[in-house]
Amino acid sequence: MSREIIYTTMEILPGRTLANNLMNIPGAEVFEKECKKYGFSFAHFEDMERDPALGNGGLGRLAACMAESAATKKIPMKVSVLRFRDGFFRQEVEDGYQKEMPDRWFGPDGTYPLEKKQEWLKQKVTYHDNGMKATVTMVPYDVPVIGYGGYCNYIRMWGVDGVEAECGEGKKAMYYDIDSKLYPDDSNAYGEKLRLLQEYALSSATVGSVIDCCKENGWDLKSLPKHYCIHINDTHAALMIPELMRRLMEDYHFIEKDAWKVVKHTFVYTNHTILAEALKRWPIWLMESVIPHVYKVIDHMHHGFSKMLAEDYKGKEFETKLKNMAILYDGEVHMARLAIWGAYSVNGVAQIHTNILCERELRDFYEYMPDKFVNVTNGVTQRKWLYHANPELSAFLTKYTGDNEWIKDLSKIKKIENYAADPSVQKEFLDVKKTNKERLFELMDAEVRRNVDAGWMVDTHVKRFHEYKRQQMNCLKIAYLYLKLKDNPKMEFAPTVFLFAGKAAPAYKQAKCVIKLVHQLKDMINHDPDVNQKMRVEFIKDFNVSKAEIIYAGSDLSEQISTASKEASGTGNMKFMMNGALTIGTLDGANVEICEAVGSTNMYLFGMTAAQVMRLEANTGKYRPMEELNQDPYVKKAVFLLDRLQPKITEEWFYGVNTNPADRFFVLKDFAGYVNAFLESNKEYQNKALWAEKCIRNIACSGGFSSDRMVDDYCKKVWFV
Ligand code: 26V
Repeated sequence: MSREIIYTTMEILPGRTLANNLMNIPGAEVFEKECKKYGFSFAHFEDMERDPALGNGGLGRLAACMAESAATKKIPMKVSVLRFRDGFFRQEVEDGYQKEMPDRWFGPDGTYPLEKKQEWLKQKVTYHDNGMKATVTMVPYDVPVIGYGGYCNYIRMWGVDGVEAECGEGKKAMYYDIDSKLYPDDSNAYGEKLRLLQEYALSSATVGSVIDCCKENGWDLKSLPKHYCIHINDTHAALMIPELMRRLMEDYHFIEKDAWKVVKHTFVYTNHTILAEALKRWPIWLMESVIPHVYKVIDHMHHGFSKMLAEDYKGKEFETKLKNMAILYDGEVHMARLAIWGAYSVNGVAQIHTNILCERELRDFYEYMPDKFVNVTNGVTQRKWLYHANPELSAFLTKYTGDNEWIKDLSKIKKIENYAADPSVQKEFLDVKKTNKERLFELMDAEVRRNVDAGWMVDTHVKRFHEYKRQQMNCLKIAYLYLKLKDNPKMEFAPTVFLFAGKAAPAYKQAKCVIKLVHQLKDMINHDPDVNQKMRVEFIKDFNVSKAEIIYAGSDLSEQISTASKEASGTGNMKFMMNGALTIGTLDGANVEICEAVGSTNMYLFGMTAAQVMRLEANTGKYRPMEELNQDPYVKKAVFLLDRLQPKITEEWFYGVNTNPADRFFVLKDFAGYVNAFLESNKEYQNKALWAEKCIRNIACSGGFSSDRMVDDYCKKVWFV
């Protein structure tokens, strides 16, 4: 079946697109030549482009990789998003504290140079406010995403074009804020409501445009699923399900059975997290007051589903099923449940994540409808993350695999493994890494840059700051090594730069403490002459796609150290692997599959398994973090050092924050294993040949982590195209 995929997502992180688009078009060299003729370098044009930060992290970047790989495979796709006037935020650091600044990404004329307004596709979105109606007109702007070979997909960004409202001007302003920024602060009532308005604007405009396109083409709406598959990327756009149902019945007079049939063949849902706090629920009263016409449909769907459950389960068991599965429960609308019920396919983003969904988080759903659940492991596009990000390594790969086939078929990269043990090839690889490291150093503080060289190990931890990602455990490791090196100046140790980058959610206090802690360590260590010729700490502010490209290429060690079971997949892990960095990590997310691909001897694995973590979590009170301090006096000293610098973090380890158990991400439990794994990597790093060999093997085995493979899997298992 050939149908277009409408990939609907709150986040998108395309990075700068001009160069990628050009790179993928046959004959792009002409452009480069012309630039030269007029005295411009291509890089000059590239640098003029802003890097749109319309996402948090992996979720948004995945959407961009998806669109590019789909275009490369000539799978028609539109990525449907909101056209936020401000990006997530621009990260500044003041005295070690994160400061959030508005991230204005449009040009001075309020537009993005690569977008094209599509007036003809305007959509009207209806809201209510205390019985008063408001209609918001949304208009799409299309940004091309060109695949390798020239096929073009689009990012379709919906912006507010006008508001008609019965309420006063003051209230009207809120509707103009719909496209103001991603994830407005929802700790206040305004922000929370605004987020709901945003979710509905995205959902309603997307569904409306799909209906209009069917009409435009003269297609019967009953055949909508023959022409479109609408992909719900995380739950933010799950309202598309009741919205399509509503439109078909209210505007096109479908009977319920027929509308439901269309819905059930149209939607698919991808889950990207098991963290309870990220599984979105809306208060019923809020939804009922803002979008009563949609809530009515949800309520109806809920009753239909509950009735079915009542037929299949009785008594106590029925009660449990309702508690775990009902769309409406305890005064809340459960968005993931709505998505699971309305979609014909549900998937996780790495095998271990899908397993946890099926066996634990969504177990009742899985038992009830096992055929709906599939796994599609994430991937990243090698054209952005290797070909564009790392030209030197690309040339090396083309030379040794014999051609540039790997650009469109990453499995071809396997051929490089034949050279992994060849000393001259190893040397060539290390030269490439040296060049990339020097480029990375350019992003660092002048003071750091002056004191390190390409011989130093670059140990990199870049991603969103979140407790489960355990940047605080890395800080503890740095403190531990600092104290040890101070006491044992003769200790064998390859000089290392400990590099961090990433943003913390503006309201996430603990995560912001960790950013401050990194800066405190940086201050202390970089100025301590006892150690600063052996270790340096660096934080690169305002992590974005463009900086990421340089960082992955120039790193030696990739920190993927989440508490097992918490990271759905991770995609940074794949980008590092392709760029010839070795992973230090837990068996979590896609690390498990990376390990299967390259073998555990080519990584530095440590820590509890997901099963062990889940068992310990179930045994509340069984884990006593304090006891972990007694194994090694330096652990105790390092913890005391951090306690002096950021007591909020050590408090979490010993007492827990709010009602959470102490050290709920098992930092102290996994710490000894982590330090040992790091010391092992640091020792092996000194054996240049061995290190290069492992890096080359990692690159060779990264073929399965291309988003081209991911798109193939979605075609076969989910979209059926
Ligand atoms: C949920 C919420 C709920 C409250 C409002 C703000 C907000 C923002 C995001 C989310 C969902 C986050 C899910 C997410 O980003 N998951 C990441 O998805 C990546 C791509 O699949 C995956 O590699 C990462 O492991 C996973 O954490």
